[in-house]
Formats: sequence, C-alpha cells, structure tokens
Amino acid sequence: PFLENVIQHNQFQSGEYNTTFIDRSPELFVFPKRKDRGTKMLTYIADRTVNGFEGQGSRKKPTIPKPRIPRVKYSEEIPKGTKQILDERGPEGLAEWLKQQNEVLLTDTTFRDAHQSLLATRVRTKDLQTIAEPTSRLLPNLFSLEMWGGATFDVSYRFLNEDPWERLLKLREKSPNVLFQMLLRASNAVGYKNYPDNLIREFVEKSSHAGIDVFRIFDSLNWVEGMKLTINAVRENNKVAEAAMCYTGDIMDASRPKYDLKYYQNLAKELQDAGAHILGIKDMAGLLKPEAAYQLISSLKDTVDIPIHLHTHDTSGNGIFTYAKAIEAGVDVVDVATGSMAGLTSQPSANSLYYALEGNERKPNVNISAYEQLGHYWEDTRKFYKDFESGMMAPHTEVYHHEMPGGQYSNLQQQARAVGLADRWDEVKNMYRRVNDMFGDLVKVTPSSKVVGDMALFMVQNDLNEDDVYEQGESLAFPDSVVELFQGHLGQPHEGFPSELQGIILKGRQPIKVRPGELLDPVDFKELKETLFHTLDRQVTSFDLISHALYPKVFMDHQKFTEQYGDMSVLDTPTFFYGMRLGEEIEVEIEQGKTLIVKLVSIGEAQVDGTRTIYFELNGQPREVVIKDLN
Ligand code: 3PY
Ligand code: ZN
Repeated sequence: PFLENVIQHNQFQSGEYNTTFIDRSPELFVFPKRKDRGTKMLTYIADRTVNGFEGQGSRKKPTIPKPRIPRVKYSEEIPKGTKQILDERGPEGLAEWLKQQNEVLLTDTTFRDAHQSLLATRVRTKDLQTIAEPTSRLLPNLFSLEMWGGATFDVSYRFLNEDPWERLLKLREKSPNVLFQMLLRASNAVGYKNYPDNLIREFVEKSSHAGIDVFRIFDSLNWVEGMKLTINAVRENNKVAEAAMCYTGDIMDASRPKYDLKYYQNLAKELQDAGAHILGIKDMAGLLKPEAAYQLISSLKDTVDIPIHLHTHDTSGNGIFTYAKAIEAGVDVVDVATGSMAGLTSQPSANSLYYALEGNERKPNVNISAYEQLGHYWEDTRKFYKDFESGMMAPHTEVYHHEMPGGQYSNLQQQARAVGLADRWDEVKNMYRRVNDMFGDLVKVTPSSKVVGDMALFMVQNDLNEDDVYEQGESLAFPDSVVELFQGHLGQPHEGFPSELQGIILKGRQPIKVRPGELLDPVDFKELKETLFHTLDRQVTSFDLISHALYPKVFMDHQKFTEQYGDMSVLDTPTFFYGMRLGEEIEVEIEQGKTLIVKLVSIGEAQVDGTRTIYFELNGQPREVVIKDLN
C-alpha cells in the first residue's frame, strides 16, 4: 500500500520523482482500512429494515414483481443514431441535418424530467441502467435522451447516495447511439446559485468528456448576459448548445404585454446571436396553449434560422394539443416521455403523440410497439417509487393561474406541509401568483421559482398581504433567497426589479447590476485537490473536485455515507428503500461476477440503550450487526 500511495500522490504524478516529498507527506503512511464490504452492506440493510428511509419511519416492504424487460438481441450491433451524426458532422452539421428532416423528432425525457416531475427525482441509476440498452436498441431514431442535469445531480448525492458522474458514464456505455442531453441552469449549473466562471467551464468540459452531447442552457430570469459564458463553453467543447428561453405568461393575453410575441422574438434573436445551435423553448410549467404554440413557433420560424426544440409539461392536460399545433407550425423537436411515465406534471406521452399524428406527414419515425414494451418496464419500475408520487390524480388547469413549474408543485407542497401549512395549500398556491405579480411578473423556473415559493410561504405563514409588506417591510426579516434575488445575485429580470419593493427588501444595501460571476473568485482547483486528497485519504478525480465545488456539504456527506456503508447503488431499489422482510433472501452483485447472497434471519429485541441486533446469513454464514432503533 505504501508504494501505491506514492504512485498515486499528486506530486509524484506531476513528475516530482525526487523522494524528499515522501518525508514531507505524512499521508503516504496512511493505509486504506481493511474494508469489510459485507458487514457495511448488512448494516445499511438492517438500518433501513428497522428505521425506514429518509426519516419516514419503517414501513412494510411491498412485494413488487421484477419489472418486465423488453426482449432485444444483445448480440446484434446497436443501430447507429444521432450521436454518430454529431460525431461525424459536428454541432453545425447536426443542426443542418435536423432542419432537413420532415417528420418531427422526439427527445425522450423519461430518464430525467419525467421522474423529476412525477417521482421527486428519485429514480436510481440501477433502474436506468437496466433499461438503457433496450431503449437504445428499440428507439434508435430518437433525437436525444434527456438523462442528466436539473435536479438529478444533487438528488443523486443527497437522497440516493450515488455519484451522478457514475450514472452518466454507466448509461453512456449502454447507450452509444442516441445523443445524451442535459439541463444546465447556465451560471447556476446544476445548483441554486451563481457559481464562479471557471467552475462553469470546468463543469461543461468534464461533463462533455463524460458523455453529454446536447446542453440545454437556460437562465432563470431569461437574462441572456448570464448565459453567454455557458454557451461559449459548450461551443468550445464542440458540443451542441441548445440555448433555451423559458416561456412565461401568455402571448394571447393582451392585458399582460410584458411577455408578448415581440419579447420572445427578440430573445430568440439574441440567443441565436449568442451562438445557439438550436433554440430551445422551455415551457417549464406547461403554460403554452395550443393556439399560442402555433403563433409562437410560426413567428420564431421566421425570426431565426436554427432548429427549434419545444419542451412542455402536461399539467393542464393540453400537452398533445399544444404539440400538434407546434408541429403544424414547423417545430423541429418536441420532448415526450414513455407513456407510463408521462402526463400530469411530466411531459406529454410519446405514445399518445404518435397516435395523435396518425395520417399526418410529420408523424414521428419511431417504433410504437417498442414504446409500448418500454412502457411495461416503466409501469412496473414506477411501483418501486410509489412513496414519492405527488398525489396529483387528474389534469390541473389551475396551473394557468399560479404558473408553478411541473417540478416545483409537489416540492412546495412538501415544504408547506413541513412548516404546518398543509391545510392552507390553496392559499399558498394563490399567494405564489400574488408574489409573482408583486415581484414585477417574473420568469419562474429553478432557482427563481424557489424564491417566489419561499416568499409565498413566508407571507402565508405570517398572515401578510401585499400592503403589509410595503407598510411593515422595514421590520420584516425576508427569506435569504428573496434578499439575494433583489440584490441581483441571480441576474437581472426583464424590465428590472420593482424599485420601491427592492428598497424595502434590501434595507439600504446596494444591488449589483453586473454578471454575478464577475464578482466571484475562481475556484482554486489545485488547492482543493490537495485538501480533498488529505481529507478523503484517496485519489481525487476531476469529478470529485467539481462536485465538491458545487455542493461541498452534500458531497462530503456522501463520502461519509460511502465510508460507513459502502456503495449502496448495487442494491435493488425495494431493498435500498425498505430493507428486507424476515426470512427474505436477496442476491446482490457487488461487482461484476461477484454476488453476495443475503438472508434476513431475525430481528433482536430493542435494548435499553436503543440498539437492536439484526441476524443475517451472508453466503450461508451467520452474521449479526447492531444498529440504533430510531423509532
Ligand atoms: C430544473 O432546473 O431542474 C428544471 O427542471 C426546471 O424546469
Ligand atoms: Zn421541464
């Protein structure tokens, strides 16, 4: 282990073979602890069995049959797809190719936005990995698979205790033919605040190396100034920059001229000039009505030369109608999800769209029976995640009033519940819109949508109305996120902030007008690497450095988890969430070709110190672990 430590040491790797660094590096004498992977894993399973997941208390593990997996011929070569077009022709060539297609192309969001919007982003890599190759084989004509970014990055670490970079690498291996697409919040990256410029560049470079081809870039206030650096970074890596404008308001509503057709035309031109290969329209709440879609797409087709890619959520139930009108107007690509993961706050169903376009010359060129088979897998797999379902049972047209993004609805509902406002949810929804109007009618999408949500909760909780905010503002302690927004730390909204309210919220502090990134010190990656090497006591990757720079605490908590339990992404999902049933036996492949057989034999009585002994058999040998009963 000593030699291994020396070889892995960054000074040795950077060419310093003069051995004096050995005397100066006490960490070389720290040897990896002997890992007992079995005991660590049993401790995790015992803990879930007794204490449940995420503080939800222990619940009976449901009996869920193994998901049906479509039969595909693994021995055959995987058909070529859009990934090969990008690799051969570059991003401009791909955009040209796209414009020449007559049928509408599809982006499938099942691996990202669909589960972010329906299942609180909780779908695990294992369940994605199982279906990645069948998806690639059965749907080689997709434009792209949206499978990374948005909330998946932090939720992976925070709640699923898996490494999002590994997800990307593993899926890429299974799916070499279809473009991989991610959602990138411009200078907020995959987080909720502005990050230093060099971190954004590093993030884009390393995620393109790891497998992302199409970057959908948006700014939460539609502030193009805040998007340019990211667009350039994507272009420098020879990947596809899909610059997106977030759709808010209603172009058909003459009483609300702030976001009219002209506004979107100007924005589209600015994004094309900023270097977009594709124009994205990100209708994150599902506000784009069918006739508005027709007018918007028709006029943008005359405004820009680049292909147009439309994203919506089906919250109102009008998604397919909106797409049909957008397709009639010439949209190039639309976002859909596999039928059993579609609808409501998710994307419209690929299957429904296919049939809705029967007889239409732009009907997508996909194999509908393949979609139905993939739907079986997702119908079954979704059952693993039933505790994370939002509870929305039917189309919800109130979204046209409150304008909450698909991914925020259930989140804010949870937040409201946590602060004791569960029975005042209708008021919160209504207040969300009132806050929007008070804030000058904002684009609401992560992270600006979170600020509006925080303020709505704050006002309902403290029984405040708009007049109270103006009259008592001096003595109110506004949520931090609200103060930061009005300071300009998320950028500048269209037509600026309402100045009287800004004065009240900032209480004498001066807002910034420049790009927040200009004021942030760059991340010192070299120093961070040294520090992490010492704390983690292992070789540090570029991915670790980026994750730590984005989310220091979340990243370190994940490291601690892994140290304590090992890599639990190897467990099947019901066991990961619920632990095991008495007498149950499971197989866990901890690495390729190495499988452990685990049986839960019995659960000991609770002791006075709150512990219990849990008795297992591991590959037939008795094993016991002691855990704390938190019930
Ligand atoms: C995200 O930023 O995660 C979104 O999906 C916004 O719509
Ligand atoms: Zn979305």
